[in-house]
Amino acid sequence: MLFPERKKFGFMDDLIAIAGAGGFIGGHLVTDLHRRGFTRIRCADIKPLDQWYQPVDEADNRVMDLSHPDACREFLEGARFVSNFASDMGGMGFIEGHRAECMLSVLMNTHLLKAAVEHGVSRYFFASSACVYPAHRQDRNDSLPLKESEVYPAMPEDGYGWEKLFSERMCQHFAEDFGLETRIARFHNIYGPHGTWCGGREKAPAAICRKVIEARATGSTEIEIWGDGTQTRTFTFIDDCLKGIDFLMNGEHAGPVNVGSSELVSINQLVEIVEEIAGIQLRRRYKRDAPLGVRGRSSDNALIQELFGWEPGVALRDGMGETFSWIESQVRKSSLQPTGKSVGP
Ligand code: GKE
Repeated sequence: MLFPERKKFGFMDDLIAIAGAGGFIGGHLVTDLHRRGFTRIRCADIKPLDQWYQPVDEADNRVMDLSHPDACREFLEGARFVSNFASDMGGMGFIEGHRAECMLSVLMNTHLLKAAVEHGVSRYFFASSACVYPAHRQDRNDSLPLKESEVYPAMPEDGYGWEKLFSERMCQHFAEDFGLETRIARFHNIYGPHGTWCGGREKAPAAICRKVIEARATGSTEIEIWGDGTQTRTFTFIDDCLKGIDFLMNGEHAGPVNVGSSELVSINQLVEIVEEIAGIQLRRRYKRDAPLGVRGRSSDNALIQELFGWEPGVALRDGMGETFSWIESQVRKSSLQPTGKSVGP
């Protein structure tokens, strides 16, 4: 249970501050906390409230630009726990073409860490990413699963990956120098309902769902896939992501920990799963000059197993079933929009 009712984390009415609460993981976390009876949740996001993915009315929702130190100071006033999901990010279609913007996320994490120390925050969670791992360990479809210790010598994903790795180190040095308890998860392509599914920031699971739904609706017989479809990934369902955060926030391990499924699939296999869910078969049109990221990436879960006796386990077919249904509902809703164009998130 996240920020649990256990003694060491105080009580249900401790103030929990969620940065990036208007987004995918942040929105699920706030919803989960509220559902379980936490009464003091403060949320911040730069997006206008009507663009938040899962706003919870009972929370203290603030539209703020956390790249400013004063905003972070104000946001963390009285907070006991902080989780930082605030990041300008997306799938490969976004991060490959917005490297400087992705790196500017470092301002938010830096000012949040400083404000957390000033306000005596008890525990600080940082959402890192599998994009911190070096390219040379991910240059084959059958690259070995990535261990936390293999991040050095560093050569992360350009822009976004470097920011995540730098911010990880910032968290660890704030722990060493200022005694701030920090916890770090390296997320491996988190997917699920209430995520970004159109507009260019979507990751492969949502993108494939949308493309299959649109092909079925228009009677198209083919689907465009970036690359040659043999590139591999492990995709991690949002429920496993929340569980991983929970274990980390309640555990004593301060270093980065993979939170990722170990179910390796190729993008072609991902497409097959979605076709089976949709009850349709499509011809593949491969777009080889599209943003591809690494050839192969998967999560080595020895450390999370050793620490908590647990690893992400929601089967891809099950998670994709829930994701597909939710995106189908969004496509239906957006097709009812006067403009008829797909709307986010
Ligand atoms: N987004 C997208 N859309 N990807 C597609 C598509 C499509 O229509 N068709 C095929 N792909 C391929 C991409 O070319 C890539 O090889 C693979 O699916 C996964 O793309 P992705 O989900 O956009 O992102 P990546 O896993 O490569 O990288 C993401 O990793 C996360 C952490 O695991 C990053 O973009 C971040 O979202 C994050 O760091």
